[in-house]
Amino acid sequence: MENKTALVTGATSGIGWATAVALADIGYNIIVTGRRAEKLEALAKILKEKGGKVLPLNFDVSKESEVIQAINSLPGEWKEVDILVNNAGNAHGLSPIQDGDVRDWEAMIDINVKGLLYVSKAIIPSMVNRKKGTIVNIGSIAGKEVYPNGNVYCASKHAVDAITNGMRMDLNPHGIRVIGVHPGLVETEFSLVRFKGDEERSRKVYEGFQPLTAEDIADTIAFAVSRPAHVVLADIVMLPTAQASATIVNKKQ
Ligand code: NDP
Ligand code: 8X3
Repeated sequence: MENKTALVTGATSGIGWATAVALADIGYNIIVTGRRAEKLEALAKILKEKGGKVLPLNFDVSKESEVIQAINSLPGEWKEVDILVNNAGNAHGLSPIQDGDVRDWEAMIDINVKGLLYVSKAIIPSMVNRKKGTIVNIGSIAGKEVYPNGNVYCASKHAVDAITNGMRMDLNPHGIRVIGVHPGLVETEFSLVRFKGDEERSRKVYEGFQPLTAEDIADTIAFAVSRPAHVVLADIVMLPTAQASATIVNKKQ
């Protein structure tokens, strides 16, 4: 994997952090991105201690000008991104549609959908020029099904699923692989963000069953991107064994 570069958005916690570690472990140089600079520095230190090359890039995916500036600022040896992992995203709130907070809706659409598009738009031209590259979009079981009160988060992840399938078609003539990864319940900071820092409510989401870990998802991403160049694992839905659908989870009472 000498001199291959991966860029992971939302690497400051959860699935993104674990993916950066997993890809470093199989030899990728890693560009780690997110808004929390101190977390990026902490991750960069860990990756460097493993002997890898790492570049922290601090930007907000929902701000198009920040995305363009950050990607344009990449030094020469980092400009050719082989693997883009579009992971940054979150749910904000869990309310019936009539009670939803418009600011929460905007955040989910701006980050999960527009942010993914801004980053992709900045990276894809170089992949098209080189006729190679792999894009991993992190969707969700919420992009395959809708659940009560999930309305706009589910819509944002359905959009990610549609964009992923559209990317695979449009980039097909250019030899670029596009992989959708759609996890079910994974214990990360996800629920803490959704419930605006309410630790007890967030903990309850993962009580009574064994959720997936960020490392479970990261291992799968590392496996998918390291398949031979003629193989694409196009659409991966990954659930904890206790979860049968977005709404059916076998919890011990
Ligand atoms: P975390 O909250 O642990 O991580 C979210 C990451 O996204 C953080 O690194 C955060 O970084 C980054 N992020 C959020 N907003 C922005 C922004 N505006 N600009 C840049 N980075 C941003 O959650 P997960 O690891 O669980 O979530 C990762 C992805 O997985 C998301 O797309 C989520 O929807 C998806 N997912 C999660 C599941 C779960 O159950 N946990 C299941 C299915 C899908 P920072 O705050 O530093 O900017
Ligand atoms: C995260 C999984 O079911 O909490 O996308 O929406 S879920």
